[in-house]
Amino acid sequence: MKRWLPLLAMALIMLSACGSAPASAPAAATDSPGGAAASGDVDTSKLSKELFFYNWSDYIDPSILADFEQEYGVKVTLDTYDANEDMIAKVRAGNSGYDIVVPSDYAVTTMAAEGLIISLDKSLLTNLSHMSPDLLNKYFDEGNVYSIPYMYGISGIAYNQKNFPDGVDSWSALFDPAKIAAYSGKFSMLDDERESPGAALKLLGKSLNDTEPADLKAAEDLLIAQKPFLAAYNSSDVNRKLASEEYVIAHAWSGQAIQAHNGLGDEFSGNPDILFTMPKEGGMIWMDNLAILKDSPNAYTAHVFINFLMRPDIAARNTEYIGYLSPNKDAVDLLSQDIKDLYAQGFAPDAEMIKRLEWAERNEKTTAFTDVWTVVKGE
Ligand code: SPD
Repeated sequence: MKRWLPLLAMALIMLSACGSAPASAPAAATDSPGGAAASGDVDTSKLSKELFFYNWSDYIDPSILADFEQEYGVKVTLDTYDANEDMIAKVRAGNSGYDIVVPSDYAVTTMAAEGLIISLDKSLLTNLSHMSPDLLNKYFDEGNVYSIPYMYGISGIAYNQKNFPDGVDSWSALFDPAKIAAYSGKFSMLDDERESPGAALKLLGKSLNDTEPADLKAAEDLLIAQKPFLAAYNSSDVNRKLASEEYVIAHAWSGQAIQAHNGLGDEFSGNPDILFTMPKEGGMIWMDNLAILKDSPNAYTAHVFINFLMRPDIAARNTEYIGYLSPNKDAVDLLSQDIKDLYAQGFAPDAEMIKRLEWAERNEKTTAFTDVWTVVKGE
């Protein structure tokens, strides 16, 4: 732990440089107007009876939702998605019924620009003081006007060390036909228009934000050549399929790899042979963020829930369960030695790895990734 903590501190400093309707319809129980029944910083008379949370799959410890209901009497209904673009398409149509969503960095930019999420009331977010200053004020939401960091992580390669006893060090392990023929049908790529084209661009020695037509065409060609060997594009249960050894290797988010290694609560058992690596060519670092929808009927309660998730004990328990990285400095102090050891084994960036990581950006040119992905998926 002592060896790992300075590396994480340095990594944090370097970071700063750089469908269907909700499972149950929202009740009429919207936030009620002011009242006197206050509990701590929370005016309980203003709480709604329900809250509708649209989050990534396998991305919260369910006991935390139970605790919130126990403490505040608010039932949280959770629906899940596996790609920013799916979530945005659903809420863009309006009246999704959801209160809180979890867009990644570049998706916060999109949602704020389109007026899909509201300016947050910081007076209700007293636990912001626990967040790591280096992970606030990022390029996609300066001042955290619209969003609060939830978890961050990296996108790399998860693999079974029994099948790769010498380890894996390059994206070519997922793209080179001479290699992937040996495990055809036993590996997956993330089903994500920024992630998989981004991985192909990194193998080509390019930025994952590169929108030069010739480079995008080369990335598209790599992805199309890979398809016949691929088991699936999979962002949803790659953790389970690695753990069960249906896949021997996969493009994965770091937390999915930890879940494959450790298991996930009562959901599935872990497989200690699953390891994670960031290829030498580099890859993506990202952060997912809590935001409240413009048409949320329960905005006060949504703030209370976000503040609850920032409580260090809650954030630490959540991090232990889902295995991603917490942007909450006081939660990091509470993490177990077990998860810190996994971070140190490559499931989290150290100072050396950080140099190879890039954030995804959103600008007028990055819509080209949607076009690439449409072509690749349609092939
Ligand atoms: N299963 C939860 C995964 C959350 C990953 N979000 C990261 C997206 C980065 N492009």
